[in-house]
Amino acid sequence: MSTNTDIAKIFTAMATILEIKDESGFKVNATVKVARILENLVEDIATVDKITDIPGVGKSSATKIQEYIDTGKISAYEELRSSIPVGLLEVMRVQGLGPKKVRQLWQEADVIDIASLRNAIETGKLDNLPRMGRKIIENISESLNFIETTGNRTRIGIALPIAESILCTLKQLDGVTNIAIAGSLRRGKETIGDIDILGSSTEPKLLAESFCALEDVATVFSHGETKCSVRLASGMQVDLRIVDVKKFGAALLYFTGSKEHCILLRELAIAQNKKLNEYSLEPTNISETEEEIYADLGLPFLPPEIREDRGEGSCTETPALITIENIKCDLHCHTIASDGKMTIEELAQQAMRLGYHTIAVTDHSQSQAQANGLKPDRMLKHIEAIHAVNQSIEGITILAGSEVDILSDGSLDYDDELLAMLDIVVASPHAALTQSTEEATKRLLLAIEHPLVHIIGHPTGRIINKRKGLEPDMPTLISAAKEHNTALEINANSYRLDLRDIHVRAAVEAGGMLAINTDAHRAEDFEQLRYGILTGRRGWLTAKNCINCLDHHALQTWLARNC
Ligand code: DGT
Ligand code: CA
Ligand code: CA
Ligand code: ZN
Repeated sequence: MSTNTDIAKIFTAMATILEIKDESGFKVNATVKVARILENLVEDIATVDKITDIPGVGKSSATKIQEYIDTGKISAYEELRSSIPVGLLEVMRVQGLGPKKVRQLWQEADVIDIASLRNAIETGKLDNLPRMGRKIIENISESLNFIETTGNRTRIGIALPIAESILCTLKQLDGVTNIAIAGSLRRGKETIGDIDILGSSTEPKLLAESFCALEDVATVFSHGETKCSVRLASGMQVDLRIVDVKKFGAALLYFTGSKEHCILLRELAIAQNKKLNEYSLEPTNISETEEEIYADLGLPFLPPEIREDRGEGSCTETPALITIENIKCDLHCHTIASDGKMTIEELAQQAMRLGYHTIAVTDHSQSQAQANGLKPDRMLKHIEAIHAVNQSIEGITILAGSEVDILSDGSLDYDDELLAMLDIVVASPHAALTQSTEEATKRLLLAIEHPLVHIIGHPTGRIINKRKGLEPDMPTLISAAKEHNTALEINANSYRLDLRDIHVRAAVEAGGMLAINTDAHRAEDFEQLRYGILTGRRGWLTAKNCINCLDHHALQTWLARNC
């Protein structure tokens, strides 16, 4: 599967670059199309006999795909990448900037990266450009502020696959005994400053050299025997520390952090007349595993996701945090009826592949016109179609649901009569996401209190690094959700992770129910689940507070609770 996704990403990037370069629309569309085909391909492309037999994949695309399968790269992509300033891809991340505007900024105002864009705005360089009104410049400036205040942090959905692929390469080197992800990435944070990797090897020189020579490395900042630091072409910084295998546990504990958690442990050690540093716990000289160090300090093993000095020091046993294996259903997914790519049958097949007992079809409601939201008459037919498929497929329950918009005043996008016909209602805010706290709280409260609503989908509507979303009064919402038995969603998509960790924690403490859904629009979106799980774990979520962990009967009971 990952080959498909990897090649699809390259094709998407090629299309973006072609667009920035104003190449023919035909070429761009064909490239985007191949990316989509690859994303939707069920079998691994590397196992396909004749790539040109796949509808929509022409000869030149097939050659590129074959090149990737054979060599792990596509030379046409390398060429394209070097034909524009690399920083322009970063500029594309600024909300409101598409390829056309980025090209204009590049060609007419010498913008080559975020810094030069900021500079161009501040020096008035953009003021007299055609098709670049005041309002547009203001919007760009605001988006830039947002990017700058959130820092140059990368979404975990990007950082984790990169780190895993590096790990996979380094693991195979001669002499490597241990290799692990540390830092914020191991703690499952939603954004990552830099990737930290910790390794032990009987041939540390080879490990360091191989790391600095990794294919994606653009700059080597430092190359030592115990510490190397590089920047990848994607812009991410990666640190590798190499330690004696006997000290691996102590080093892993230290470099996993958080800094605050390490301070907590050090203080605990001092109180016991011990000394903890990145090499060992003295005087017993324990250093091989994290477990031993925690045990010697009189603590249970603390999972990395809760190492934030938020009360974990008082744990008397390891909290039974939720795991991906606990998940038994997905209650928020889209089909081709709205903006998804799967049919009802395909969605059901995916759910069965994942071993779920239930899958909910929750296409968009009528106000989401750009997402092909369903008007009531179409929705009625859709319900029938879903029930028919449910009848025809054994071994899975397919719920006829909807992701119903919570309109700006808190009313829902379908009337109660239609809502009552649905097996499950996920109510989500999509528009009017700049409301005041007061308005947002009122709006979401109405949806939480609505007797036909089961789940509030991505409650704030934030998009990481792009959009703040609503800022409702969370304690109020959390206690209302508990009272009305409405679940609050952790949307597992790594762009969203909404509810966020701290709000999950508050909901868990209040005894409320959470949902972890992928909001899948295509088959590979189910792979986003792990980010939702990590966020749940950071919020100390256990299976008992998550509706996706209920067995079939318990879920049915929960869904019918208000009938
Ligand atoms: P990030 O990269 O900003 O997402 O966050 P982290 O937590 O990965 O931070 P990073 O990369 O600066 O350092 C990795 C870990 O190393 C950190 O979680 C704890 C440890 N560490 C690094 N520098 C210090 C330090 O100055 N003091 C202490 N106590 N620990 C440190
Ligand atoms: Ca880090
Ligand atoms: Ca670091
Ligand atoms: Zn959705």
